[in-house]
Amino acid sequence: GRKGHRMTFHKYHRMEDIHGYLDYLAQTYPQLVNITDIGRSLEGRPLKVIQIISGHPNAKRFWIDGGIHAREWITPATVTYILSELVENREAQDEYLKKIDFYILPIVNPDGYEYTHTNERLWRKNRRQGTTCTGTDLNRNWGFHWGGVGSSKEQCQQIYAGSGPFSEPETQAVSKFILANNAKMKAFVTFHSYGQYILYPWGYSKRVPQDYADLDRVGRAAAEAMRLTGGGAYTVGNSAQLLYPAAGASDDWAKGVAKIKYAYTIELRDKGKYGFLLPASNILPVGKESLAAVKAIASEIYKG
Ligand code: ING
Ligand code: ZN
Repeated sequence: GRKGHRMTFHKYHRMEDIHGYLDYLAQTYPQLVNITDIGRSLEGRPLKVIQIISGHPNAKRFWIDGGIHAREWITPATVTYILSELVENREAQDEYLKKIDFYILPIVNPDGYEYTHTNERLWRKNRRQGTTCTGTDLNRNWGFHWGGVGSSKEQCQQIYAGSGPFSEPETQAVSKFILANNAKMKAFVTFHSYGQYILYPWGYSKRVPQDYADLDRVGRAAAEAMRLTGGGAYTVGNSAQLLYPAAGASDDWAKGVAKIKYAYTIELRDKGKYGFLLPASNILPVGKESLAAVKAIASEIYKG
């Protein structure tokens, strides 16, 4: 098309449109944007990380991902909105935001995401073929307290943790990439839906990290920033206490292994009326409130 891409924020897009938009940004803003294919999904789809490079020496790094769970369609849309604002509306952003390097993966689970468009709207896991059932829960597959409480060894469960830690190419590629780039990585935000929560570790037990007061304070600042956009009310707290225990989730690994201080899982809208079937008219307001959360966390790591 005339714009060089098909992305909008008025409907949910297929993977090809989202990836096409990333390629468009890399072509249009070569000084600012880099695309890295960090690996491939089980079915061979690319895992595309877009890097927004500040050009500042010793810039702090911020990881953002969406779409680890296939049916949570608002999350790739939100992450794509955030990166569009960081790139295409850069003049409007505060100076500190331009001094941070962002690493953004809009779709961690592209096989599952496409499957929800073509076959089964409420599919959650990846598409690993098992002997009895299909799919590993990519948010139980990370190598920190893998296989513990809130995950399952049974293939047919929605919370099946896989045959071993990092048994899946998607979690393996992301974890390797983060460990190779985590020297100055200070924030990790993974988007899920739904429920309107800002969650911090641990998920594997109801214990909290020794610096949880920092995570709690910055989480509350993010929730307040979200509210000020006219957005939804988000509840902040430890994931195992506020929701349920879940071992093998990515934020626990980010905190416990990659040692990224501000590791969060943000559960986007809504609180259950539409759930995973959130109407596309929410993409812009949820995008705006989520960008506000990212800015609140970014301003903290910039100062720190
Ligand atoms: N929720 C998350 C899940 O993976 C979660 C909640 C995340 C719990 C991290 C503990 C740790 O179950 C959704 N909606 O997937
Ligand atoms: Zn999820």
